[in-house]
Amino acid sequence: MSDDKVKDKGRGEQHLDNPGRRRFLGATATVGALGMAGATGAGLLLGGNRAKAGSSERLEKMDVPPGDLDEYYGFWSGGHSGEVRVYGVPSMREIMRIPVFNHCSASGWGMTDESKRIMGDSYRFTNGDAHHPHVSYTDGSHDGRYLFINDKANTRVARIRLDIFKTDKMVTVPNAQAIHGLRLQKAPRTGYVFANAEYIVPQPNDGRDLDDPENYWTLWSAIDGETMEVKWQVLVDGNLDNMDADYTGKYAASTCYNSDKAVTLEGKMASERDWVVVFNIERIEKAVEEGNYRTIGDSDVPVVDGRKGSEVTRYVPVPQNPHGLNTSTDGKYFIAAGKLSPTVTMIEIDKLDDLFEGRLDDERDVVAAEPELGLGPLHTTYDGRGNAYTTVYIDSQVVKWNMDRAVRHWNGEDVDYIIQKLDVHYQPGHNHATLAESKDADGKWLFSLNKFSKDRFLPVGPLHAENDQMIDISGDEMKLVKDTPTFAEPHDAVIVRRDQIETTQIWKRDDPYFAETIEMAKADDVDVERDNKVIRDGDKVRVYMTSIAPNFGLNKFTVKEGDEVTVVVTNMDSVEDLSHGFCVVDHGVSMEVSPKQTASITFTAGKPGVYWYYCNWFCHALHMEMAGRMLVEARS
Ligand code: K7E
Ligand code: CUA
Repeated sequence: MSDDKVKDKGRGEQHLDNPGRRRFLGATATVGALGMAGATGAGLLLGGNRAKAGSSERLEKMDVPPGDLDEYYGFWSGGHSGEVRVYGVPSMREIMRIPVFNHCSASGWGMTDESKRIMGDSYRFTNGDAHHPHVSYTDGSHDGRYLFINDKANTRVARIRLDIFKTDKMVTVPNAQAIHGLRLQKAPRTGYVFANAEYIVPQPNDGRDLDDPENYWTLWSAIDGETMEVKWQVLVDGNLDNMDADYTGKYAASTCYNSDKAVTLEGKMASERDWVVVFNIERIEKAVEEGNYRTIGDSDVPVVDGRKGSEVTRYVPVPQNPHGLNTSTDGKYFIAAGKLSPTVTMIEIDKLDDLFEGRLDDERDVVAAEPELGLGPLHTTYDGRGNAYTTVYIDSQVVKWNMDRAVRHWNGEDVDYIIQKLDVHYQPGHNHATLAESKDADGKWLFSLNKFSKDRFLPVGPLHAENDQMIDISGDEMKLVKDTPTFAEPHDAVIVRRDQIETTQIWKRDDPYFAETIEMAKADDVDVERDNKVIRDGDKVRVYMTSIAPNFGLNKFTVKEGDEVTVVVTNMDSVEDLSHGFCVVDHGVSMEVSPKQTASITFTAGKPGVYWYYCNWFCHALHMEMAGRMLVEARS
């Protein structure tokens, strides 16, 4: 089918499909964000159409028969559940959950000594809000070393090692509040992890200027992806939202709303223009090198002034309240979604040198085009064939459009750039295509991460699942192939080829993940691979034991009421998939101990009595029998 026919069909569907809902949403959309919220609610009541999945040929393409492996790893953020979920794509089988900012009952994340060391002081928070997962790069391609993700709720950035699929570093970003947009340096290598702080606060935020928003500022931070240290920060105007980096390592850009520093909703929508802030990374590094910075409060991180008029940033005016910003995979454009404007703004990266060197009359001269796509554009993804796909929240659609034609249209040529509008169900946020955050975008599958599922799944009471819809984009026409319910609330995803990730199936004994625990054992003169020992150290007791299915190295140990007990378990089974667990009944103690792993957990011994501990990962025919007793004596 030709592109034009597809386009007509898309438009036809748009009008025929439940006209009541469409008309209502359209009419209220123009009144702005308040209207958006209203339209969403009413849309839910008025809607009711069901798009059926397509032909058997389509189903065959996405079929991964039992025993076969998927072609891609999909990493989904878990939103305010605080975790990361791993799917096989295209089957959309959930393979793993990686606890990050949350605490995990199964693995013991947030309870074990190893996870507490990684989380640092912030382990006391049991929640997080994980939005933007991104896989590290070498030369614009994913290299499968790490996945980085932000925590909006508690201002953190975490790193997940992709050899073991475990969080291994976490940093709380100073001077900032609510890390939202997060992206990685794509070239030559990651490199920097760039993090937007969303909210403006007094600097330093120590009780001064409490109700004086004129003196509130936010920051853009660069974290070293290897050490996870915050290297430097840039003070900016307005609230930073979403960002992306280019494919050369020279520039990054962020949407920035609330240029007038309002603290109310009305105020935040008042100005007609907001910005895309462009950051010149070399100039920022140079400013830091030359000592052209200050520090704020207790933090010693260099803060470079990047407010309007500075040498290290440029503020490109765009229609008000922009949201997503995604670099096209050909490296040509930063594309910022209008949200309250039906347009996206294409910023030509090749013109940014001119912008910084002052060779342009107007900052808007870097705008290559500002195509109109539909109501509520939020995020854009790519197929590597010159087409972009933008979610339009209010219209509940994914819009496929051609970038080159959009530019020609902007320059006065009579060409149509919209290829197809596909209904999704309902109210999409991010969308994401396979490999579409790298120069290897292959245009096979696209996911629309929809905020509302309404009538798409069996009802489960007032709280609904979200709906991540899978769309086949390999042909001329987008085809909806699958609905995937998700629990609160994947904002974003990244999909990489399976050969881009290399995992370790059995822990290496010298893994730094538990090196400190091994050091502690050595200080106690314990070889954790062999010894089963109880060491008393005042009111502290360290219990070392091995686990080999179906036995723990100790079938009992004795402590006193109120002792601080640390149990260290080393799994000496070197069989793939043979994980044990360690759980002490009535003590809130539980952890995973995978093949060749050493894991430890510290707790306070309860009231005098007998407490069983048991293995809680099914490991053996005698798994139920894999247990022992903790004898708690009264203090005399
Ligand atoms: Cu939900 Cu990327 Cu945090 Cu847009 S963001 S939807
Ligand atoms: Cu060991 Cu179950």
